[in-house]
Amino acid sequence: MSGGRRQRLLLNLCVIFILACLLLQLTVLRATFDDTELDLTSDLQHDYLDVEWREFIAHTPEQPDTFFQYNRQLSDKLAAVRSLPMTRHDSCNTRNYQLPHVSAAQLSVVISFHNEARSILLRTICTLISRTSHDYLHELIIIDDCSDDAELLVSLDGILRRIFHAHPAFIFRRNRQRRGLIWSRNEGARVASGHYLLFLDSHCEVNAGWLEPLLDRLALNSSRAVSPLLDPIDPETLSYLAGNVLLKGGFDWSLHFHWLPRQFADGERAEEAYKSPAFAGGIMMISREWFFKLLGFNPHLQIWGGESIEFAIKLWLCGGQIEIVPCSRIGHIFRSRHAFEFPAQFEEQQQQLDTAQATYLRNSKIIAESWLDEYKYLFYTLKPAAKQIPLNLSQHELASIKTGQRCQRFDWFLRHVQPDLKVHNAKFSALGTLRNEDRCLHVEESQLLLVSCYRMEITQWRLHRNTGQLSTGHKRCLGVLNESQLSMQPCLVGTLINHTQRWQRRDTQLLHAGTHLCLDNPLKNQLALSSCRALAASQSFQFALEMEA
Ligand code: UD2
Ligand code: MN
Repeated sequence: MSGGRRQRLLLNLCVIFILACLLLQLTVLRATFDDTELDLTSDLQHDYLDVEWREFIAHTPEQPDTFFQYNRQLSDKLAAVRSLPMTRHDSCNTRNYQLPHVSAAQLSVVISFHNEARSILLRTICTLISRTSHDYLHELIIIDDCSDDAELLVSLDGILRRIFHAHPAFIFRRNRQRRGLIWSRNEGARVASGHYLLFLDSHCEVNAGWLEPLLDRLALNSSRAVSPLLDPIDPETLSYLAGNVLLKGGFDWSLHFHWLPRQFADGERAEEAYKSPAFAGGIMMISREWFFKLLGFNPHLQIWGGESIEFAIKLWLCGGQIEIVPCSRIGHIFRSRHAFEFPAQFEEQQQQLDTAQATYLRNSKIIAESWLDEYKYLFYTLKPAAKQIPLNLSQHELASIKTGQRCQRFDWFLRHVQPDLKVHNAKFSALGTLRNEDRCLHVEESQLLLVSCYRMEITQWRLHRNTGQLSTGHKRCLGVLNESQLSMQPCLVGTLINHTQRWQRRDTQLLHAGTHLCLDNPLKNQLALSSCRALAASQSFQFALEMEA
């Protein structure tokens, strides 16, 4: 070969190599950043889907911008299925997940929606189907909870069957009257026939490989329920962001959901599945059989709110557990306010509560009454308005949700599941009923009594952090008269407070500062002061809630 020809050949090879590199890079970039790309992995005709999609969303009824509380116009312009940034840890892509056999792990997905924008709802569904192994995805149960757009479900039925043909199976239901999310999810579960249930909001985008990590954790322990890690989708820009792997789900005494810092065991990596007191919001997967053993979501809860916290408590107390699985990612549009009205359906004793607040408070009250045992007064301390809300449920109805399972008391939850459930209260160092063995200290007409702790009405005590006073709610304090006589007296205030009303905590003893004697119950039913004896059961008094120092 002549020198000139060799040079030309080399040059050509170089050009081909550079072009190949550029092409490769472009493909990678496209997969990572182009969020309008169609990414259906099945054998769908993209053009066909695009035409169907445009047709479907073109019929979106006009609504003001604020109606959905997210950017519907932008959503309409994006593709049915977007490529999403990979937010999970790289190692999640190469793991060997222990997958159950497909014949024993068929998945039913339940989506209930009320007034969702067409493009957002369809994207939720198309993304789910295109990113979920067909072998496992058994059916989709879609419940329209009486949305204003009455045509939507019929069109959705049409388009989904045209695009996806026979697989997965679709079940469509429309509630003729607004039933709420909780009723609808129970109904969806009732008609489901898969081994597993996944409850999904109607404005989500599952990310690649979301299912396998969840199946892996469920297959290892069938009493588990799992949540993916939620990646936030910005309601305005619809950009898909990475969720925080350092958080677990929990709640406070007013039964509001909170993200709590996750604790790491030695050597535990951030991408490992971790136990959580509550689900990551309401998106969770569980075996259908186990869901029904736990009698599903509490049917007394109405419309929206609290069901996932209640289910978390029930699950933990009745023999299950919850894990958040960071290798599984699902995007969710977090909105800053409700996009829907709450129907008025019970006589709110209005106290300036709107129907949304009243519904949520009633749901929370049911949870407190069903599960919080002796701690429920803490709920009422933080939510006094809940006292006036009528439940119209008998004790039997409240307790019926526990039947069928042997469930622990709430105390167990505090000890084993969410020990960091504390009242952040600068004023009191302890609160609630004051128990000595099986008796509780109770005040009736200024008399100090020791009564059964299971009575409905028992004095709630407060140990004041700064003054050491032990008071009831009626400005009465436990004090000591001459000759070590215990008595209830008006609480002294300001500079008048002296040693007669000051109590100190020594483990579970209550030491009276004035006499240096300890509160005692020597004869089982009579309160006295005696010299302090460590470990004496008769001198051990426990508050329902002891706060951190
Ligand atoms: C959170 C949970 C949700 C559920 C809810 C409390 C996440 C990601 N989501 O919802 O799963 O636990 O809190 O109940 O944590 N909907 C109906 N009927 C209604 C009202 C709402 O079907 O009457 C639908 C709605 O269209 C949506 C879902 O219920 O698909 C949840 O409502 P949301 O998304 O407005 O509230 P969100 O995200 O705070
Ligand atoms: Mn939501």
